[in-house]
Amino acid sequence: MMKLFGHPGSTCTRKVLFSLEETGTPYELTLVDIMKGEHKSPEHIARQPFGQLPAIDDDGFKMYESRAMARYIDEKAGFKLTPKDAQQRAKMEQWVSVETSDFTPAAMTFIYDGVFKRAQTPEAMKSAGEKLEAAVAVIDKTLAESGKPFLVGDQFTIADIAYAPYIEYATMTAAKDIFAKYPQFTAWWGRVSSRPAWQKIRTKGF
Ligand SMILES: N[C@@H](CCC(=O)N[C@@H](CS)C(=O)NCC(=O)O)C(=O)O
Repeated sequence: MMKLFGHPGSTCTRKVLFSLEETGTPYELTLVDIMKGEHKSPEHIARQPFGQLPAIDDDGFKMYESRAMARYIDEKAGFKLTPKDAQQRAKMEQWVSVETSDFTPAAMTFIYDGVFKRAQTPEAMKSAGEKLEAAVAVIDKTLAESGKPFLVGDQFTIADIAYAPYIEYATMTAAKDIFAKYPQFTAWWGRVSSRPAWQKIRTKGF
């Protein structure tokens, strides 16, 4: 049985939980309580050398990095969340890169400020707002042009999963006003967030 070490409220843990639930992979979540600093314990650093969440132990196979874990989980499940076509798969990777490089750093500034109450400077908020809006506008335009339900087309993929934990928390901040300006982005988030797998895990937060 796959053991996941993380916290149900942590964004990176949630990417892995979403992948596990979507693929129907049996798993056991062991709480590493980030609120109590347990992610910095020697026991957890042995699993994740950067002292971060999450990590997995799949019958002795140990790894970390949430996006890499999502790919591993999906491959084991027979590629339910990965397009078979090379070009579609390349697009999935493109959107995961946009999430990692462009979307998430900006969204996290809003999340630190508005959810975790670590006040950010007005300059940081302004810069994050511009970067977030640029990414949201690109996603909105892509969806409008394709007319398809998900980032890579008709198939729900790891690319859609990668954004979900950040959008969920960002909608609890001033970032929601940016999202609201983009109807295709908003409709896509409606489709992603209404998936039973997401509904199951989103309620188990902090
Ligand atoms: N690139 C890593 C990032 C992991 C990460 O930043 N985890 C956060 C929780 S979502 C964490 O443990 N933060 C505490 C810290 O960095 O000390 C991944 O995707 O797994």
